[in-house]
Amino acid sequence: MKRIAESELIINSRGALYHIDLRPEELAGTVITVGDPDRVAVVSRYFDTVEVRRQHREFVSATGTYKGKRITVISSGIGTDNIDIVLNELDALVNIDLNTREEKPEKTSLNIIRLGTCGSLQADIPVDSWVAGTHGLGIDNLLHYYAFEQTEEEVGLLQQFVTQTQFGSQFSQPYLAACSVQLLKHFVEGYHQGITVTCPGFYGPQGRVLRLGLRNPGLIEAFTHFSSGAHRIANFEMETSAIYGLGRLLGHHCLSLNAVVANRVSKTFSSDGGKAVTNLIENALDKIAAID
Ligand code: R1P
Ligand code: URA
Repeated sequence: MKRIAESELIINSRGALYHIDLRPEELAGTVITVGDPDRVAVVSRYFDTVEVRRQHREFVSATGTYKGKRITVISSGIGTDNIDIVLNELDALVNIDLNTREEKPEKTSLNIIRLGTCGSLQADIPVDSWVAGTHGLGIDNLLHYYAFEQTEEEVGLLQQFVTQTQFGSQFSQPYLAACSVQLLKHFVEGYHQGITVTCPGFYGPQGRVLRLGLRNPGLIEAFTHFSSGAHRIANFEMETSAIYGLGRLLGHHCLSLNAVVANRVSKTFSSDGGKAVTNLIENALDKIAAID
C-alpha cells in the first residue's frame, strides 16, 4: 500500500487527526454529526457516560454511550467545505493506519447520521416537524472534485430536476446521492421523507432577499414544484449532499435528519427552533440505540 505523506494527512502531537483532533480509539462506530458546535453538548447530555471530549476550531466532539451504544457526536460547523474535512478525517481514523500511513486492507463502515436544522419547501411539512432526506441534491459543487459516479436512478432524477427547474449553467452542475436505505428504514415513523437540497449559502442560494437581488428569483419556487414519480424536494440546508456523496465513496452508511425551523412556502419560522431540535435528538437517539 502507498504511504500517505505528512502534507496530505496531518497528524498532531497527540496522534490525532489535525482538524477534528480525534485519535482512532476515541471514535465510535456510530457517529452523529451536527452543524452547531453547541449542539454537541445538547446531544451528549443524554449519554450514560462520556469517555472523551475534544474541541478544535468548529469541530467539537464527545464520545460516550447512550443506552449502552457507543456513539461519537461531532460538529461540522456550516457548509459542505467543512463536511469535506469531517468525512475524510472520520474515514481516515478507521480506514488508514496512522502509524504506517497506509490504507488498511480491511475496511470499516461507519454509521453516520446528521441531526440538523433545515428550511421546508413544502406547505405540508410544517415548522417543528422532521425530515429524513432520501437523497441529497447538491448545488454546492464539492463532489465534482472527486471521481464520483452516480447511479442510473440518481442520473435520471437529476435530469428531471434540471429540466423542470431550468437549473441554469450560470450555477455549478448539480449532483445527487441517495441516503443509506438500510439506515432510513429505522426512521420512518414521525419523519417526512423527500429530497434534501444542499445549498452553498443561506441567503442568495436559498432565495432569501435582504438587500441583494437574485440571479434567478423563481428558483426556490421551482424546487417546491419539482416532482418525479414519488419523489419531491422536501427541504434544504447546507451539508447533506456532501455527507451522502462522500459517505458513499468512502463506504459508510449515511442519513440526514433535519428539524424544520423555517417554512419557505408559508413564510413561517419556528417560535422555538431549539425545542424542535431537542425533540429530534431525543427521538433519533432512541432509534440509533436500537440499530444493530
Ligand atoms: C444554517 O443556519 C445552518 O443550519 C443548518 C444548515 O445546514 C446550516 O449548517 O444546519 P445545522 O443547524 O446543523 O447547522
Ligand atoms: N438551515 C438552512 O440552511 N436553511 C433554513 O432555512 C433553515 C435552517
